[in-house]
Amino acid sequence: MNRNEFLKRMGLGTVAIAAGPSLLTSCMDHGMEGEAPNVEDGIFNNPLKIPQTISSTSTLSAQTAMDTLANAKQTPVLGYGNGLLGPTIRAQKGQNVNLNFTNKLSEHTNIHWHGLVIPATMDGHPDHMIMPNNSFNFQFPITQQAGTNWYHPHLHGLTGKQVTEGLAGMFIVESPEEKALNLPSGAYEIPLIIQDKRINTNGTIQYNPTMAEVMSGYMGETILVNGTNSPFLEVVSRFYRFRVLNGSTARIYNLVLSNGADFYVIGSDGGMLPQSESMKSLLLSPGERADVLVDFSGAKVGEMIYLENKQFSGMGDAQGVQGYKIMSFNVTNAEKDNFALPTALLPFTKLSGATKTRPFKLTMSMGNSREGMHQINGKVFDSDRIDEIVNLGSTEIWEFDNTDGDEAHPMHVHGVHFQILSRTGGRNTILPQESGWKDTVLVAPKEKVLVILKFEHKGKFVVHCHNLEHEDDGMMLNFEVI
Ligand SMILES: [Cu+2]
Repeated sequence: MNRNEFLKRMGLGTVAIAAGPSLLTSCMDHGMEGEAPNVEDGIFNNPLKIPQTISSTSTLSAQTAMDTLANAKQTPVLGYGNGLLGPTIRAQKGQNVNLNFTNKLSEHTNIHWHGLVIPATMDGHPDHMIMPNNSFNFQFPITQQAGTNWYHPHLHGLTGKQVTEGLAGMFIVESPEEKALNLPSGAYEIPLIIQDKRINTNGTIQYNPTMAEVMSGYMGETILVNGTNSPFLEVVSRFYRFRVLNGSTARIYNLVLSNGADFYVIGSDGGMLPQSESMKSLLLSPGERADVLVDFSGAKVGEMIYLENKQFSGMGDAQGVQGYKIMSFNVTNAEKDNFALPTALLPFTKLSGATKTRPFKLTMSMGNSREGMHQINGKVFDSDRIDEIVNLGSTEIWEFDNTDGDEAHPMHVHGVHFQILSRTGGRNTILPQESGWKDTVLVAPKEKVLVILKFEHKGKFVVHCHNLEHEDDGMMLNFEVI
């Protein structure tokens, strides 16, 4: 459904038309579509917080904590530690994860391990709720390759709220093969969790999407990195590795460096790319990750290089409307490293031999209530309904079809990694950073994206839009691998 149809079904079409074009224009520009609040450039005087690292045999609690997000005001937030967000969990390929999780919140929660290919009972399906004051022991083996993953709650109707209030963290998988690449590590390997927030003058986080913002996605005027407002990171003039996560509910970023330097993208959602890709700009939608190297060796001591969002179009009316700075890299020392970009990363096998193509039509439609405007194959999420049945061990092509849509949908599949086969309509191309294993793919308005996947875990999983307002609105289906 397009916007005109939407207005008509809302009962606004006739009123607006009768009232003349100005009301119609006003509704479409301001009322029904939702707008992105203006982001004001900061002064980048807060040191970037680096989340603490814990091992994969550890304990974790979801809890309320005090943190300072803006205006130097302490405010209650949610987190898996002593502030917004949670620790970075590092696990080794081949290891068994054993994380004892306690819900210290006053509402139910759970954890989805986004990007980990693990049994359905451990994956954080919305059915799986952990009640207040209850614990759950997450145990699963890490069988996948090294890569940048993350964790966050996954409750139908509450994911956007809990992620916005602070529940998210990084989960990094390492392997001996990846270590052998000698990539920048330690102080030179930095996670960057980018999130936008709407922050009240008293410093608290606001999350109350209007109907229009459920359509466009809820966007904030403040961009935090690792929970830091207006952050800077002191760097030396050498190569760094940044694990970039778009942890926002809806905002898409088109990342560039202010000095025009390249990002050398070495990994995406599911691990390493077949080869590194040098890119001037990097489009990252909610849920997606980019593992990038940046070479500061040409920078002068004293220079400030900004990570910026560059204006973009084609992702719905509310996205990409302005450029702004996200954080600053302050070059403090000259230092020489002997690092050279590896010519080969990790072995990569192309999936083939799909036995079935499954269509997923992404649409917007008004029912009687505000619940469920966003649909897949004409359906709103129902936890008790199995929408698709897939055979264990089979390889399939899934077709995400947004040809009739006005909004961008980053589509995420649980329990599996996939490769992108084609994108037709819209941008009409597969981007270099999408050439490896993925678990989330941006399907822009007018696009149809085909991905190939092989199912290796039995059980009930979900496929959904990772615009969390769309997801909470019901843009999610169950599939069961049998
Ligand atoms: Cu969506």
